[in-house]
Amino acid sequence: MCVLGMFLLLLLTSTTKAHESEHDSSVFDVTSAEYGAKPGSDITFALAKAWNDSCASPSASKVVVPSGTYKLRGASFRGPCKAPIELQVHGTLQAPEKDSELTTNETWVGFEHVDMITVSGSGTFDGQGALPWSRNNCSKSKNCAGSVNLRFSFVTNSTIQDVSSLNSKNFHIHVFRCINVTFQHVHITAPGDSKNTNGIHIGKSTGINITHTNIGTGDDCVSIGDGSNQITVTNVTCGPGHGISIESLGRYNNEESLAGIRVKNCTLTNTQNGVRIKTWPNSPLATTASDIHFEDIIMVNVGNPIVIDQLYCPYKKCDNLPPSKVKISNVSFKNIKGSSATALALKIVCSSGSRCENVELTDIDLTYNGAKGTLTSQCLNVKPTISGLISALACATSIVMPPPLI
Ligand SMILES: *[C@@H]1O[C@H](CO)[C@@H](O)[C@H](O)[C@H]1NC(C)=O
Ligand SMILES: *[C@@H]1O[C@H](CO)[C@@H](O)[C@H](O)[C@H]1NC(C)=O
Ligand SMILES: *[C@@H]1O[C@H](CO)[C@@H](O)[C@H](O)[C@H]1NC(C)=O
Ligand SMILES: *[C@@H]1O[C@H](CO)[C@@H](O)[C@H](O)[C@H]1NC(C)=O
Ligand SMILES: *[C@@H]1O[C@H](CO)[C@@H](O)[C@H](O)[C@H]1NC(C)=O
Ligand SMILES: *[C@@H]1O[C@H](CO)[C@@H](O)[C@H](O)[C@H]1NC(C)=O
Ligand SMILES: *[C@@H]1O[C@H](CO)[C@@H](O)[C@H](O)[C@H]1NC(C)=O
Ligand SMILES: *[C@@H]1O[C@H](CO)[C@@H](O)[C@H](O)[C@H]1NC(C)=O
Ligand SMILES: CC(=O)N[C@H]1CO[C@H](CO)[C@@H](O)[C@@H]1O
Repeated sequence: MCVLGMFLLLLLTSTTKAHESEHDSSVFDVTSAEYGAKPGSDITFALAKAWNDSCASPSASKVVVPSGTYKLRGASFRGPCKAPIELQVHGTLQAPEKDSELTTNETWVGFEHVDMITVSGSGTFDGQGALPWSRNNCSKSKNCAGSVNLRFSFVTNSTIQDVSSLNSKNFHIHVFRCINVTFQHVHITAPGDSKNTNGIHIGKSTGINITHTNIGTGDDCVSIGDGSNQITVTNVTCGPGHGISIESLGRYNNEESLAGIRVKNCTLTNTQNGVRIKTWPNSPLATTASDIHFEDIIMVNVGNPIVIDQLYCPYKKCDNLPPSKVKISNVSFKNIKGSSATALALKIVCSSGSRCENVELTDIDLTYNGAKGTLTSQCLNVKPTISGLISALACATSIVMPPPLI
């Protein structure tokens, strides 16, 4: 009975679907006669028009890009829309090689002020980034990098699933001022030596989940910036790349505090770093970074697997600058196993201006088989709670400096 019932249900659903794709006014297919896009051609205009119509639809609707390869010079998917909306991409969308050909600014495909959007399908957003990577000069200039593949700004209650982001010119996915957005089964790929190609960057956002996602890129797989809250990263694989990081806090004078970050059940393979919290010295504001937990992480040949670095300063000399005022507290590293590619497997370097409080190190089991020294760890301005660690990993060198005289 049950099997028969299910069969009938399936039959019914598939007939409904076939019917939908031909007549349903809730499907806006860019290749339909109305929009006229064809594989091999430029769909910039067709896609913008289909989005506008779908966005104006009074009931739930979707924009569909069927399989095939299309050129896209840019898209600004702006809301608010009248009802929930879906962008279903089955084909490959190709960015122009040069940003000067974009119709958009610093962004290839952007979503702004949209509530309840689903981005889905087995399709690929190909940023064709090779050109700007070769010219990247971000160490010298501020306005340096290329366009972001997928930018989400002021997007709420939304899901991005199944799609791939390939060879972005700059960050693959940039999330800013978003609330309640889930990324699942997303694939992000760029060569390990590509510049600034962060996988997913989150800034000033709340309730962002990244799950079952593979990221291999030339910069951080996931980077989480200031003002972020309730961020969960689970079942993510990272590598190549620079690891998963709470980013370079304390650099700008408009920064907000960050709290509630969970990174759980992730595997990092051959990455330059593992899990990190970084803050700059000379921070203009006394913000906080708290309630940050890294748990059940597997490291495979990872450089610097566990890092808190409050002396982060990649570009210029910072020796004489005042210590960071970002207060780090309630942080745990728990059940982290595998192999380190560097002898210094754990480094918790906190600010002499505001020591880290309530740092827990539990069940950390890392090995080092390289030629440059023996497995060790370093702690500065922190007294972590330690359990289940061999002595080489348990703050083998530990210094607490007096606070600076002011
Ligand atoms: C889509 O809507 C926006 C905003 O109303 C408008 O600026 C743009 O010209 C529209 N694009 C197309 C192709 O209809
Ligand atoms: C692009 O950005 C620059 C600098 O932020 C700005 O001056 C310019 O007006 C923007 N152009 C568009 C089309 O938004
Ligand atoms: C960086 O590269 C851009 C684009 O190639 C160029 O316009 C700019 O002058 C360069 N800046 C520096 C400081 O080299
Ligand atoms: C998001 O969904 C919640 C209910 O789940 C709703 O209360 C809220 O208003 C929605 N947010 C926006 C910006 O529409
Ligand atoms: C986010 O989701 C929570 C519950 O999941 C809901 O209460 C809240 O209204 C949502 N926020 C927004 C801005 O949509
Ligand atoms: C994200 O995951 C957390 C923990 O599993 C859950 O409580 C929360 O509702 C999820 N948020 C969204 C937007 O799905
Ligand atoms: C990771 O994925 C597996 C398999 O889908 C699931 O059983 C498990 O609960 C997930 N773990 C986390 C921490 O989300
Ligand atoms: C840190 O945790 C303690 C105890 O759980 C709590 O009382 C305190 O408010 C937390 N601090 C921050 C900044 O979250
Ligand atoms: C215990 C657990 O959650 N295991 C999952 C961790 O994530 C991998 C995928 O990255 C799954 O295969 C495991 O089942």
